[in-house]
Amino acid sequence: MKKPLIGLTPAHDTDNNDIKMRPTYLRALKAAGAIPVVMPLEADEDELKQLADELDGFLFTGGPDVHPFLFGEETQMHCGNVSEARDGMELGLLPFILEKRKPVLGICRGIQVLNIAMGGTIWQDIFSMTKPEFPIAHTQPFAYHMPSHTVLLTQGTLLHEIAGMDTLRVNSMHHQAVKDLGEGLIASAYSPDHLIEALEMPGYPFFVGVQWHPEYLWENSGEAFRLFKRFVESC
Ligand SMILES: [Mn+2]
Repeated sequence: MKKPLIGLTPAHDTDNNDIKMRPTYLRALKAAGAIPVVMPLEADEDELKQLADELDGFLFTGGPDVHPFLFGEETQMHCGNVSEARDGMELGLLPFILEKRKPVLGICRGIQVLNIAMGGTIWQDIFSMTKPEFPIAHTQPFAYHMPSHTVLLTQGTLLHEIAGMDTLRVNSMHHQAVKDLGEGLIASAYSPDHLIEALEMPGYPFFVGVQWHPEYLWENSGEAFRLFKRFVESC
């Protein structure tokens, strides 16, 4: 049987104008039954359209911040580095993916890109902007394969069905988060400090974003592996 080809958006190292890919994304997709394909950042509109046509699914990976102009805001003090090339490629590609109704999974930066592409906004810096009374460590102080906080999954969502439980233990390596949801999206998980940690698009074949990093959890967590598995199956 032919395996689905899943395109991954690479990270852009703007210091050296290099592209990078965390191998555990590739391993997780391979273990779930797909052939991962790293996509280029330098692609014109016709090439993006062809990628959307020919690949079977898309993983928007983690990485640095999205330029605040792209969600209608000024750059705030604690916003991090951005890549115009990556922002442009990812936001240019998504409309073609939606047109073809191909499955898409967003991880960390990926959930934020998916939300911004649908007209949503994000917290540019959680800690300085939300000032919770008992801050949750969204940049965890220990290794990535260990979960650090819980999320409450929303009943009736695809993610709740995939996880098969109400509360999930997740890892956390983000200083930004989804703020206002984009058009057609619902929140499928919240952290204990009320941040949106996952979203999805009801009625779409597979459109899921998670703020945590299942690519560091799938080897030890059935729930994290089932997310990749279900994604690959929809492709
Ligand atoms: Mn978190």
